Amino acid sequence: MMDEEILRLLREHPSVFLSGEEISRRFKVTRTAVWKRVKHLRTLGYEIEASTRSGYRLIRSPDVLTPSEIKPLLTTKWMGRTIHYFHTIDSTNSKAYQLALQGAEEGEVVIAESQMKGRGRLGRHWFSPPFLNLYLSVILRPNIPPYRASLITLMAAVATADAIQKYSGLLPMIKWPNDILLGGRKVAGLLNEIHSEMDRIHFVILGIGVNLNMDGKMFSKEIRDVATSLKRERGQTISRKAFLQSLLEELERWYAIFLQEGSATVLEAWRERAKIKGKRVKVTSFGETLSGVAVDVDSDGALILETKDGRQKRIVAGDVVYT
Ligand code: BT5
Repeated sequence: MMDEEILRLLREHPSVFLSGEEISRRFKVTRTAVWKRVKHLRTLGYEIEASTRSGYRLIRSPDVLTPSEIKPLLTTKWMGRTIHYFHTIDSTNSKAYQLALQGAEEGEVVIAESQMKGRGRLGRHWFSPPFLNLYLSVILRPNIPPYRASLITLMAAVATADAIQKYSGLLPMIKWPNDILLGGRKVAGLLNEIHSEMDRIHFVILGIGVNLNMDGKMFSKEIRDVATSLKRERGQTISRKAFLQSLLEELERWYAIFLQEGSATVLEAWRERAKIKGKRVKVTSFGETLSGVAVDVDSDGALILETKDGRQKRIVAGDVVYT
């Protein structure tokens, strides 16, 4: 707590030294205690100049996603205004789910620097090494029936793709239902979990993982050829803080569009990014694999597939491979 307060104070006075005496007076602690906190902050990557005569000055902050680093950058009205931050966690989705059950509000966000049990769909694993990427879960409480919850995934895919494009200038594609690709490789994945009654959603946990600064060799062997990161594609280290800021803005914007205008605008943007019409695909859904041509997604976000015999199938969940 005191670390955050000291940082806030130092940030408020970027170009001058703050004397140890003044800081110790403010927090009613000894000057030695202040010096200990400064030493600790240095171990976290904060570059703090210290002079016995003049005091302390913040030179540079590390690219960590703590609330005190993120909040000053935020331009959102409500998205991410409360951040639950963890150095390491099992899964941000699991934590957000618990918090939502305890009454956490719409827009509260769980962020972790690494996940021990990062989750994909159907119990799959999401590779989540520390301090390189983005792992976040947003609590949403939309007033929509459960059968429309897939649209939240589509909405979030559009928002994530927009954030990637705005931030990097690269052109991401969306692959139904929850992949964001760069150059045909997965750069981000979405995991949407709902808690609901038959006809009412209590909350949605929107989990987003974006690979930002992983180098090719850092990916595990299984995903090296199918996954990528923004750094790998752009050849430059990405500021995780700045990217997070841009992602939260896009999520707030697209969620508002979805709630105010319904699904049409979201689906239009989604179609533009997915270019799915007419693609030959193989879809695995509930243990069954179907081949055919993708016709479209319908107004609830389900995939419409035309099989060889000319019949159309409506698929609500599954994995798609382009063939
Ligand atoms: C997903 O599942 O793509 C959803 C991923 C959601 C991750 C976020 S991180 C924050 C939040 N908290 C969580 O616990 N999860 C969410 P799916 O479509 O099932 O894809 C999983 C597959 O993607 C794996 O089986 C791997 O093949 C591949 N994969 C695993 N880690 C990856 C990574 N870091 N980058 C790209 N591909 C990965």
